[in-house]
Amino acid sequence: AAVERTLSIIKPDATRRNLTGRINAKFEEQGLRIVAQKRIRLTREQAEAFYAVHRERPFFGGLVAFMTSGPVVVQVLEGEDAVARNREIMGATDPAKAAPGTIRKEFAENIEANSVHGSDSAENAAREIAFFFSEIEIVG
Ligand code: YYY
Ligand code: MG
Repeated sequence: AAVERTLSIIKPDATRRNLTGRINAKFEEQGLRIVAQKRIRLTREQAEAFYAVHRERPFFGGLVAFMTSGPVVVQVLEGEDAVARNREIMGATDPAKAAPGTIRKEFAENIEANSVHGSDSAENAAREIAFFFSEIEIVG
């Protein structure tokens, strides 16, 4: 399978509970390499732009408020089928529906405070990686 990169975000509910190491261990144990990583506080403008595809959804306002409520860790994960593999490691959006052993099953608080973001396609991964990182910040 092809080596890919995907964009991951450890969300404010997880940074608040000091879970970044346990979440990163899940990625590393399951074959993904963290090839770029930084801890930042999203501005409202950044959060709105990042989630622009969801602008008309009823949860958009809450999502932006939540994503700007504390620090996040943005990261680039690299590995075979990284986009799909990361989605598997994360689990379903709603933690009540997430499979055992997934990050969201183990750590998420609810469908909004669900601990991690992961790109959902190779095209979106490229766009989302470029949103946060320049090429020289990514070291494979
Ligand atoms: O890609 P993923 O994060 O699993 O879900 P999306 O459908 O792209 O939604 C993005 C984000 O929005 C989700 O992680 C939490 C939030 N959200 C919500 O608060 N309530 C919903 N009913 C659906 C999504
Ligand atoms: Mg999504």
